[in-house]
Amino acid sequence: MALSGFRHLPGFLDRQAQMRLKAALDDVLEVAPLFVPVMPRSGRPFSVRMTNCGDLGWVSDKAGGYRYQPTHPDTGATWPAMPRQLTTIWKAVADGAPAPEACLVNWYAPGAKMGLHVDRDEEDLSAPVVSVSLGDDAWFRIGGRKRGDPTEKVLLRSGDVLVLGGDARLAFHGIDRILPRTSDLLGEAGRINLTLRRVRLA
Ligand code: MD6
Ligand code: FE
Repeated sequence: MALSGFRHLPGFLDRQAQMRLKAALDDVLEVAPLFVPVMPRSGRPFSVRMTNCGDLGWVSDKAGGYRYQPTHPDTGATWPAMPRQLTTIWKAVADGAPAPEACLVNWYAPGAKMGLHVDRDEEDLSAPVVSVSLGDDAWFRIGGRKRGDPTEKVLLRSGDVLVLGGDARLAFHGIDRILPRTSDLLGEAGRINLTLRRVRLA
């Protein structure tokens, strides 16, 4: 991988830690149900369903576009607290960046994917974005700072952590597809990816 600041940490969470995190997420999902984000302008729905925990959550709809807000777009309730396990992971890998304010929960049913994108809705672009994968394997694709730059793919498995910092912070990346039923962690086919972000300048 050409970009410095890209780190793939396979098996960062063992099975027991994955099960604990899954249980914490079940509590999050109970108070903050999955919603279907919609692309700005086109109004096209994402194939991935989402929710958030932490002080801020990432949302998108036709009128307002991509943004962070303290409340759930459907229920209007504030987001549930970020499980402590996630802040512990952040502290271990985020190289001293200020505490994460947002955890975006992405739920992939079989067939869902995420097009190439750059995470740049945050004010603080010096902090890395850290992700944790749970459930089925997925092909993650990462390129460079320009959409046309060459890409390579990385297999993300349950328990893997990714860090996009440094030059990789603004790299294009996405999910080509998930590989249904390659993990039994979730008790159903599908994949969860959690992305932890620092949003505001400290
Ligand atoms: C996913 N991940 O793994 C999509 N973004 O489902 C991301 O979009 C992502 O894994 C920033 C940093 C790490 C990531
Ligand atoms: Fe991303």
